[in-house]
Amino acid sequence: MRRILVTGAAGQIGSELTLALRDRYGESNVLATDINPKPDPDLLESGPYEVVSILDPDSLAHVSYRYNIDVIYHLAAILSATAEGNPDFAWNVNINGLKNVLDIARQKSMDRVLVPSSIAVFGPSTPKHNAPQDTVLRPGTMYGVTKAAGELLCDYYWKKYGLDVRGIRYPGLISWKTEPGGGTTDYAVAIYYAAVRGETFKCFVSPDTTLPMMYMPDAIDAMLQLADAKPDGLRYRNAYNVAAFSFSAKELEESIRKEIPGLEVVYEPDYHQEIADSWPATIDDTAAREDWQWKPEYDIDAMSRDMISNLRIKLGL
Ligand code: NAD
Ligand code: AKB
Repeated sequence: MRRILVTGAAGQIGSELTLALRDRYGESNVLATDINPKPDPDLLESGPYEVVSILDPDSLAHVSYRYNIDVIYHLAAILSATAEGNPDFAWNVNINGLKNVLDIARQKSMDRVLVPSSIAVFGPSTPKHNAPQDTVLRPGTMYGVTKAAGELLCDYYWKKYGLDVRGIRYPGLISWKTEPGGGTTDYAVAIYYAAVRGETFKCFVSPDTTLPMMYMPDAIDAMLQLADAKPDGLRYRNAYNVAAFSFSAKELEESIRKEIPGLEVVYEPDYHQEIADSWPATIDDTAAREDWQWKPEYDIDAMSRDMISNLRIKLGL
């Protein structure tokens, strides 16, 4: 039986991934951790929760031994927009925090560590369309720098110590349960809240800004599929490109308007635009499709319908 620790469990991905893992492996076998003392009640009520910082290696070691952990899903990180505002802080959490996690996994001879990376590892010199699995990685943001370096560190722990590390380069993730935590793709979530509330949405990127995106149920499936994949079939340990769909901000507006015709959007690009412009518009995920049969379920309109109906329930509207 697996004993799993999730870092950053209170965040956008963790709040859903932790529940999916508890469904699969049993509630008491999945320890959620975060620095947030007041996470979503679902997380607190469905299994064990500990306030632990990934910057505190002693506490990480303590809970890993106390709960006899053998698999870590490492989600704690500082995302792109927040990281640009405080690059030193982002470096510390994203690099030193990752190293603390890999070190405890190595010392305790854990079975596996799952680490999300991001399309932010790509930069202006990466091909804009169909960004390949193996390509130029010269990110222009501190978040991207930490994610690219983090991928290399994961590779190193696999080659040097034989630690079974697995990574995914997620695109922007869209979900209704927990609001995103300081990324550039957050506009693609915030627009749904405005639409459902009947508010005018002020979009911080231009209408033609096109980025790879994915709906959260597919993102959770991708992580679970990669975690289950046979180790011998995995050609990449740093991180696999995974894609679902790409759309411009205007195309997202049009998709939502099929459900909420009155939606009004004004475009006021700010500092997020430069970050978005440094990322590719589409990515090639052939390696993930070949190595662990990755295949997304949702298209943009199916996502919009699901987002809107769930948000209406969540917000009581
Ligand atoms: P998030 O910002 O929603 O959540 C991160 C969580 O980490 C927060 O709950 C925060 O409290 C916690 N945290 C911060 N510092 C910590 C520390 N020192 N110790 C312990 N916990 C700490 O982020 P997310 O969107 O859930 O992202 C999870 C991972 O997925 C990150 O590695 C991120 O880079 C990656 N990713 C996310 C997206 C996306 O669109 N959400 C896309 C690509 C990659
Ligand atoms: C962000 O915008 O920072 C994240 C990501 C794409 O990594 N959503």
